[in-house]
Amino acid sequence: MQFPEHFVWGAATSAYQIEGATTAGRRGESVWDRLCQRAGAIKHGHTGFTACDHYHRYTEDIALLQKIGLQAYRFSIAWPRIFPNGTGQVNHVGLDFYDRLVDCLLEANITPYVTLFHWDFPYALYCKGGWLNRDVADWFAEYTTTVVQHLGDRVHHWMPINEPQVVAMVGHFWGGHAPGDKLQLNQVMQIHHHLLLAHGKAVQAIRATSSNSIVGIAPSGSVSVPISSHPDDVEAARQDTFAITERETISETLWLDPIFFGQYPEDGVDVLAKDMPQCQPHDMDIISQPIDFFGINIYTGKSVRRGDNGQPQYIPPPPGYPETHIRWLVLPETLYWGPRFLWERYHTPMMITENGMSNVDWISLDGRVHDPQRIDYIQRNLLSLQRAMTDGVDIRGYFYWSAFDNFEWAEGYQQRFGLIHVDYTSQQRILKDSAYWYHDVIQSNGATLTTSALRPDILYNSEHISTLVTE
Ligand code: GCO
Repeated sequence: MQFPEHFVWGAATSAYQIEGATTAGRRGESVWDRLCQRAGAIKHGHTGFTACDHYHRYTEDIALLQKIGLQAYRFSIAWPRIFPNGTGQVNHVGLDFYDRLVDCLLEANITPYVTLFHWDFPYALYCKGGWLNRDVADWFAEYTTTVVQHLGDRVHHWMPINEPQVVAMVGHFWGGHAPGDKLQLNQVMQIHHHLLLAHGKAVQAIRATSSNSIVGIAPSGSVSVPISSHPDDVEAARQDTFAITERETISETLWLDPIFFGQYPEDGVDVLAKDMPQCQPHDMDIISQPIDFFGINIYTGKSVRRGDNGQPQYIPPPPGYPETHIRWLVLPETLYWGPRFLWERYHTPMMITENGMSNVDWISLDGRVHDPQRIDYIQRNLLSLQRAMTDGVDIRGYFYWSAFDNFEWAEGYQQRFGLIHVDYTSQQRILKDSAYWYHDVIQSNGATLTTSALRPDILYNSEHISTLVTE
């Protein structure tokens, strides 16, 4: 099967992970700038202060994206560049940067997909209560309106918030991400609700400001895949993907049911009980604004089967099972089952807004960066995705994470996810083998995936795993 004619081939980044130049152009401080200065918060004491220096090198960088043949590029806007204090006075130097970036992309024939918030929250607003303060939804709407007024004549694809789950849980409960707080669960749930409210108000602001915009969302997906194709195992995997059994706010349904159905899922309400957030009467109307596409970030997952008690049972991988450098399982079936389960539940056209792997890449003696594992990872994942499309799931595009090696949050620079290798000392860029390979995939609209020497039986086969586990 070919990929659909208008399938979008892209790659993604985020502002804080690549831009650097954190004090240039009157940018305000973000919570990540602060966390990077906290001893022990980031591995090896790395910071995002220089990152890929993309702020100064964006023309060179876009030329590289063009060389890969990307049709679309997903990037984020740094809120503190536009509003150094979070609200109020607009910083035109910041807007100008994104103006030039967007123009440069359009000249290169690359469609911009813009995320408005990918975690670099203005520190000034954190000092006013941050995501705990209900006003944050209006602050975010003000920022959104300003950006869309400015770029909406050229940018049509918008995603207000990236992975709100991670902001709530990792940023405010476990404390591993900025702002690095460890709040009570009821406070985190209130943050959860404010993130949803901010999403809804941003969707309203985009619609009110630009008539031809296409609006989506990019949550992270936690997908469970069935260990076999037996209907009981499939049902167990669906249940495990969606059911809320633990007191946390990661589960997709806690975020997506409010957006698509206008209510929190009942099992979530039961489990979270007294920690459920306070809602005002019309909040769900704001949150459930219709969106045009549903982006999802999927990297890995876990395997389950229907246990003897009828409940999903986790099946650990066999010893030596493939993992990426960051120790995430290579589980390409997630790109089949994740989209399929989500499609069956929400019936909204989907895009894979992130999928990728970190690898131990380095520059070889021949001056090139050979990353066969990444090629294999993408290939397996795309074939799974293709299978989902064959089975009727409406998937409109795929964004590899990431275009460039970059600042991997609390992991620092040791994890390389890019198609483009970055030497952080010299700032030299090198296209990895995977970038050339991806170029051919894009050029052929996916046809090279199936014409290459792939045999179906070398794909990771869950039935095979199940044999290994039970042996
Ligand atoms: C996201 C992700 C990215 C990460 C990537 C690899 O939420 O979009 O966290 O920013 O770099 O997922 O971990």
